[in-house]
Amino acid sequence: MGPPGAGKGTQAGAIAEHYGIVTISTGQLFRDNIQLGTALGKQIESLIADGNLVPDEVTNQMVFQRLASPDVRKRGGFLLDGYPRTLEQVAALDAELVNQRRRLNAVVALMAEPTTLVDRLLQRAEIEGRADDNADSIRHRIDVYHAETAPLLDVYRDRDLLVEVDAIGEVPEVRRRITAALDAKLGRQS
Ligand code: B4P
Repeated sequence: MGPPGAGKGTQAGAIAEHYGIVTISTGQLFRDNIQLGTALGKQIESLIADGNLVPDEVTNQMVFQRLASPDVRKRGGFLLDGYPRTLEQVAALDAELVNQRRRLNAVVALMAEPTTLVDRLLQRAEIEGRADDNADSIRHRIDVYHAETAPLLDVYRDRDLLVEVDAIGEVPEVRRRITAALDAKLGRQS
């Protein structure tokens, strides 16, 4: 978890590789659908460009399908990148994990003041040209993060799952902090 630009997508792949598990990135799955012009992609394209969240039902369905797919089940573990992002998604995920007889071991929160991350996103706009990396959309995504997603930190803190990591620093340094904090939480050596 983390505000827009905190480094979720940047860190997720390497962290999943470190633990030998699969990454399920909702943002990336949505962008793939938009690029491929699928029905889902057409439905969500303008929502994402404007910095709005995709409706919970659509998002949950997509994640649960992926969670149940044979390659994910075979790997035994998974890392959810950018999901859940609303209290409704938390409740739906809880129910689905019970269904699939799985559980969360930890929730990593990349901590940074959202407004300090605007420069990272504007920089990415120059490199990748993502439709949602413009000043208006970034501002809106930050507001949505505060309203919808930040409250989830307390939920997972109360469950003693939260691992908070300072997201300000070089990418490799933040990665080391994440694996060190996770290893400590999961009780295994780096
Ligand atoms: P995401 O793909 O999750 O987009 P994001 O919040 O911008 O994070 P991302 O992972 O891409 O970027 P990162 O911080 O790694 O979501 C996109 C959209 O999809 C959402 O706005 C929403 O519409 C929809 N969506 C996704 N999940 C959803 C859900 N569960 N429910 C409903 N809707 C959902 O990187 C940002 C930039 O910072 C990069 O350029 C990177 O290189 C740079 N960077 C990262 N770490 C850095 C560091 N340590 N130092 C310097 N630069 C760094």
